[in-house]
Amino acid sequence: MTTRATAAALALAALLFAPAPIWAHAFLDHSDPAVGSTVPAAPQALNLWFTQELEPAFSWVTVTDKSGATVNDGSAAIDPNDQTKLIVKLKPLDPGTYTVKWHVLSVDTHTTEGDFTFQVGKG
Ligand SMILES: [Cu+2]
Repeated sequence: MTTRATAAALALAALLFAPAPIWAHAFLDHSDPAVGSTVPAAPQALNLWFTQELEPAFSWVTVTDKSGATVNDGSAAIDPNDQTKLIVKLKPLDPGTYTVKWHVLSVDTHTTEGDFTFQVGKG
């Protein structure tokens, strides 16, 4: 096989055997505070935007401080005006690093999960 024919065969194989497209699931698109960011003042809520609409009953978010204590104030709720957005209220946060864990069920019945941190800066 020539190099070009091999490349074409590999490209075709990649198309045929590619896994289900990742855009078929709800992944985290962005958040506020942003993933990995440092915010100067403690936010009162964490907002998470996903790539697909979510099923509220099976979607949750926890925020913990460095000691592992939960700092979200109640459960995450879906924005009634935006089914792709989860909002969770936060207790008053001291400066430090916080870990966000999310687990969501999208309307296509697939679950996805992930985690990230953000930091509340010292004044
Ligand atoms: Cu999916």
